[in-house]
Amino acid sequence: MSEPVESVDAEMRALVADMIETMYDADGIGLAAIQVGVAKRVLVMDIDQRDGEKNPRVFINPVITWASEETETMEEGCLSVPEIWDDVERPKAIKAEYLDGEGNRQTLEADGLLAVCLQHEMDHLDGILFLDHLSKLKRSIALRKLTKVKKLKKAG
Ligand code: K1U
Ligand code: ZN
Repeated sequence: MSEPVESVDAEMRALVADMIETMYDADGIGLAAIQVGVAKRVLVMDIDQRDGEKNPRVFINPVITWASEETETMEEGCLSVPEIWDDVERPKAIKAEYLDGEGNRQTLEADGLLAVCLQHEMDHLDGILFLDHLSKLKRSIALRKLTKVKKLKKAG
């Protein structure tokens, strides 16, 4: 479980800059601090980067204040679970509050990929992976595939 950030200081800004670079290097659209070994409630996202321009967003101490009853299913992947993609059902729309990279309080209404990615990254802060949203059967198939992928990577 990641801990809340107490102040958005120089050290936090350096972590955020490092996370943004790591996310782009890994071709990801999001990254939570715990994925780089830091158990703080910080995440970065850029869901627009494939349109060319970089538009990183920073979320510090994010909280979901409302989630729609209506759900949507989207295929998700995870940099911590390489080469596994599966459909995950989540609330279709959410409202969230957070601090931005300058420490200013922000609110956000999101749907589509922005809502999916924010929920996925916020799950990381609570130690939850997208695999935990799958049925027992789908999760065990995914975990078996993950073991194979890891073995192949180790073999080079
Ligand atoms: O949290 C993470 O591991 C990042 C993850 C975010 C995410 C992706 C899709 C749905 C929900 C959340 C990723 O960025 S996975 C990598 C990815 O999206 C991608 C990588 C290469 C090619 C195309 C997509
Ligand atoms: Zn992930």
